[in-house]
Amino acid sequence: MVKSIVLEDGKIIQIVQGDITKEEVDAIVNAANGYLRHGGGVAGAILRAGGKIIQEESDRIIRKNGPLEVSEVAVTGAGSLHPKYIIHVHGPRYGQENVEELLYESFLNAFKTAGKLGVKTLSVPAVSSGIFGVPKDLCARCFFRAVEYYFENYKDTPLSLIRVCNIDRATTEVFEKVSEEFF
Ligand code: AR6
Repeated sequence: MVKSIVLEDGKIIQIVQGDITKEEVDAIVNAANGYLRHGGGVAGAILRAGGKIIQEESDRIIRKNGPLEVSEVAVTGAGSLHPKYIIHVHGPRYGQENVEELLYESFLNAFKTAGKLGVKTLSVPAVSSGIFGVPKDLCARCFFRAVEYYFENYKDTPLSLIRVCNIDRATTEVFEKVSEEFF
């Protein structure tokens, strides 16, 4: 089941339960660490499904630019997956200072990067809410706040669809509920 929210200007936000590696969108967001070492969680799933080229491209970025700061993004190809790009974002860990602002910035930076790349359709997991321990409802508020801000302030963006895609029912239900506070 997909929950769709259509904004006044036709932009669409969708909440779906599923495997993000199967998403047929222009780009997906990965919940990464600062070294882009894609071990577990959604990062591990993306690497297993898309192939080791994603890790190789990530390693090249780190060798060239050094590690990512929290809320910073890096872009690679998506290996054998359908999307053209993976937008890796280094989300904050729960317990660190300003976690809420940093997670909001993480989502916003991912959207800004997608727009600059000409991405029309984007799928995003609940960054920081797994191994990094951020409560799901806090994560959902950061996500929808960033979506709201982005669509209000970037009217010319090519992005027309943002899907939040999580593998588990519980996370999906939290996002469905929190979306009602916003739209
Ligand atoms: N499709 C969609 N959502 C998924 C999938 C999938 N295949 N697999 C997991 N999720 P996490 P984090 C959901 O832990 O907290 C890695 O080791 C999952 O249910 O992946 O930002 C990185 O390399 C949860 O809701 O990300 C970092 O070191 C969400 O994805 C670290 O974990 C995010 O959980 C990042 O931890």
